[in-house]
Amino acid sequence: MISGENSVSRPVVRSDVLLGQIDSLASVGLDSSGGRTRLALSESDKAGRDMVVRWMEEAGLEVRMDRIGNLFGILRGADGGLGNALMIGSHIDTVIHAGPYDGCYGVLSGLAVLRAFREAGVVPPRPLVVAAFTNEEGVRFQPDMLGSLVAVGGMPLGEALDITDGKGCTVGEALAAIGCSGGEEPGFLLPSGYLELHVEQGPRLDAEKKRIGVVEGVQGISWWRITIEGKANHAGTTPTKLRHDAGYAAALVSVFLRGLSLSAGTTLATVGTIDFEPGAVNVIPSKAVFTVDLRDPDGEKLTEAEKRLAAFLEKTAFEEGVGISSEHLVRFEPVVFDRELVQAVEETAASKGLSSMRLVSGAGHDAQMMARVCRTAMIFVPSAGGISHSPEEHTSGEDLAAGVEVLLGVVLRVLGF
Ligand code: HGY
Ligand code: MN
Ligand code: MN
Ligand code: MN
Repeated sequence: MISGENSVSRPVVRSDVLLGQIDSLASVGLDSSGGRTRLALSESDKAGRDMVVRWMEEAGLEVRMDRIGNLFGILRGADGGLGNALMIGSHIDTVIHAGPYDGCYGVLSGLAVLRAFREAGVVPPRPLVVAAFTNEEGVRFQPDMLGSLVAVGGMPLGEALDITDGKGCTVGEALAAIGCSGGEEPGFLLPSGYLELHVEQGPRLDAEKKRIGVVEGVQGISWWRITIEGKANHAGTTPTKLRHDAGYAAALVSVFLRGLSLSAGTTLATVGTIDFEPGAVNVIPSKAVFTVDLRDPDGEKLTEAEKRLAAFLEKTAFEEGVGISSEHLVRFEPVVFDRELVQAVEETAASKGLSSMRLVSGAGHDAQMMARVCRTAMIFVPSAGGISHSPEEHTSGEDLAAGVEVLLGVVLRVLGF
């Protein structure tokens, strides 16, 4: 809370309301894992969206949605226009069995900051906007960060609307099914500054006992879908030498990727999904389809990892007598955030007596897209044990409140208060 210097005209965040809204949103899409699953453009995503829209309206914001389903709550500035906006954004869609804070904390903190201006009766000199971008997670539809990518012109709307999920449903059909095909053209509201508050989702702040992460950028991301076509055969009669085992070839790739990341140092590699056909205990898999997630803060090293993967796939196809094809789903370059905004985050944390450290984000964020079009920075708060994309994701109420105070402090500083 801003105490002492607080006067009626200074916005004050009510963190109790924020924490209550985080808990309420976290209860949408609860599943048997103890986490929640609100995949992009699903019914549960819609339920979460409805909740956030209601809170935006209750806060007296103007609510707009674009044709890819990006949601905006707007507090007009003194000039009444939409130009030169300062935007605070993130996402409310989740991965499978997600924690309560990934994305939601940033959207609801942005809403809390705009509500603080409204309640203090302070008209900002520029428009303030809170944004919830569509499909940041990329679990149901790839690529991830789809809504912000389209908003910044990184993908034509038509191409995005034609993307299909694993059941052949397009983004356009899914948007229509939940009534979220908004009326605004993507990019109708591009800010001149963008801030994103997020849980770190990694172990560094927690390990180093720092309260605030001053995020200098986001590492590069490269996603692949790999299909291996082997030969089904009897598990009990086929000698090993005669096998063309798609399952074994997939396992070789997975082991290779672990070796690649261990030898390359900063490169991370993950096989997050894998399916075998026909999928029977006594049939040698004829087909394996799996995804690869490669990350590296250095774009050239990410490219090097992609090349080494391609070479290994070729070698494995020859040695195992299988066919291997790969589809490149995502390639987002590392981004470096705006130096002055990063400095403002660091100095604001210090002014509130909060310890901080600079770091590069391991996770992707909508800020990675917004950095293409405007001055952008992120603020992290610690993730207990570095855990995220898991029901065990946890951040203390004190850290959540500290983060939103830093966010408000940076907003006031950028606006010249
Ligand atoms: O994959 C990511 O880092 C992001 O959460 N979509
Ligand atoms: Mn996130
Ligand atoms: Mn995430
Ligand atoms: Mn993310």
